Amino acid sequence: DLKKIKSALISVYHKDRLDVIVKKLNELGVELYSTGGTQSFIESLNIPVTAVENLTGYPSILGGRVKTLHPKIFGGILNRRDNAGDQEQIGQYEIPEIDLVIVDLYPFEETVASGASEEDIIEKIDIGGIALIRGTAKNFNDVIIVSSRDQYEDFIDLLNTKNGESTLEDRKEFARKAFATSSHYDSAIFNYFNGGGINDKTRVSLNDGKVLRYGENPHQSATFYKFDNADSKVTLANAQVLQGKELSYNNLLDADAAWKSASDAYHSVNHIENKVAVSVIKHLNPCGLAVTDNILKSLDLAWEGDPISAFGSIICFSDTVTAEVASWFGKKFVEIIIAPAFTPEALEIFAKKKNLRLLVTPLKAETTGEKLFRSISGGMLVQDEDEGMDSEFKNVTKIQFDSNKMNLAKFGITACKHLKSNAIAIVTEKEDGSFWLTGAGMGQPNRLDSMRQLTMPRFDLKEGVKIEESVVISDAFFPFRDSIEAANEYGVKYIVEPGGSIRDEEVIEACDEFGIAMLFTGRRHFKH
Ligand code: 93A
Repeated sequence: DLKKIKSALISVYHKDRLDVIVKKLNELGVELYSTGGTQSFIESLNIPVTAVENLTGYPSILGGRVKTLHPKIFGGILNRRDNAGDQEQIGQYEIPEIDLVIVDLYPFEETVASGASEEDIIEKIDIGGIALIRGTAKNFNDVIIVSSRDQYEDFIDLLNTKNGESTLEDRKEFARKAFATSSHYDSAIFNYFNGGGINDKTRVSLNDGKVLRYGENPHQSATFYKFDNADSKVTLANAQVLQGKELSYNNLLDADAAWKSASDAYHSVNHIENKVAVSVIKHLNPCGLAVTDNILKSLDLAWEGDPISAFGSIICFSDTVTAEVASWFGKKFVEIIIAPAFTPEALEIFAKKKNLRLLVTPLKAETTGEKLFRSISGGMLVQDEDEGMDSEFKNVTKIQFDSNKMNLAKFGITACKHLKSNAIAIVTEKEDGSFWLTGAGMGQPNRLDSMRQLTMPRFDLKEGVKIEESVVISDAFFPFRDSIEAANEYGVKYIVEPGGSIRDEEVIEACDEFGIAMLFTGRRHFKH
């Protein structure tokens, strides 16, 4: 299936870096055809080129709107080399064979982004270029398409390694990229007509899917798609994998949860200097979370929050992982470690744990405006990310909520926000000002059971933790006073919840009865 490139049609908007390709093609003896501006560029390199007008016998008309849209061009691209009928017609109508097409489309998105007038924007809807891309990609059996200047390097590699020849596989791969280019381009135009801005539909525009070993379970197949517009952003999907086994479906979910909770915990706390946040995730839930002024201290507290669950966890650091941190892990088994950086010494230590994945990514910003997607049978749900810190706090009980506990409460809200509903978190401040998640209830179908989980053996009272000094957070309102009663039995004195139940009065009364201080935030943080 090796095919030699003998002729090429080149029509590109951006001419930069085209020179390398054109010179190489010229060296290989490839005959070049080209449109106006591209032709002048090639001529300026002293390389022979034929104008498409000479090929078609037709001028470029309507101010360039119609320049390559001609049967001689499309016949040259679309004819099947092994089809006798096609070949007969090629001869009959004197259609030249074209083996390679290089296009770089009118910059539609850039023109929209520049705030240009509608007239200018419409003129930047490429018609001929898109047709060339689709036509050539369709006939990948015989012809090869380079559909964007972003593919020049790959194509130069091909030219250099295969000396102007290509395999069917090469051509099909470029065709695949071509349809990615054309569908992305048309989506951008659709979005413009749809109101201009980036809407949910642009965000669903997907990159090359990566087939995963399997989904949540081995009998489920799965693919990982990146959003088209995610490439230039700080996202978990862009994290660099430094070592370890390939990331699985569950790994990606857990890594995302670890990264988001550590980032949020980091952003929630302003009073700690040189703060370092560490999250320990199991099955999407933070079982450990801490912010202190020292990375090892944060790691210790995050791990000690729930040491039984921490086995096989996914851990995210907000700061550079050092050799000291790497050694701390010793024989402990964790699946993934995520951090903004690792020192070379840390990497050396981790290198011995062959299966451990190390991911490098900066922290998530406090707000990103990202969308979240989930599917149901036959449909897809889109919502905004639950972002930003709660800022309104209302004291609703007779006992005033200690103002010194406000920072702790904010940290606790971020911890609670990342737990599966119904979520209850209990957070504690250590004498040195460190914050940590000392217990949690999650995923229960009623709030009372989540509250009761705080007393589970795995949260056995830790050294230095006083329940009466800790703050309990609920991700949604308490529908009854029963959870307050359970909290009271445990010795809780501070509770934060959104409020909003028809029985708020009953709940507040219970707090007053037990001498508990309660804050309403007015903002729910369900995570279903
Ligand atoms: O206006 S068009 O849609 N009509 C066409 O027939 C056509 N053919 C190629 N634009 C067309 N092109 C585009 O012209 C290419 O996609 C490329 O972006 C550009 C190159 O023009 P020039 O070589 O004159 O600079």
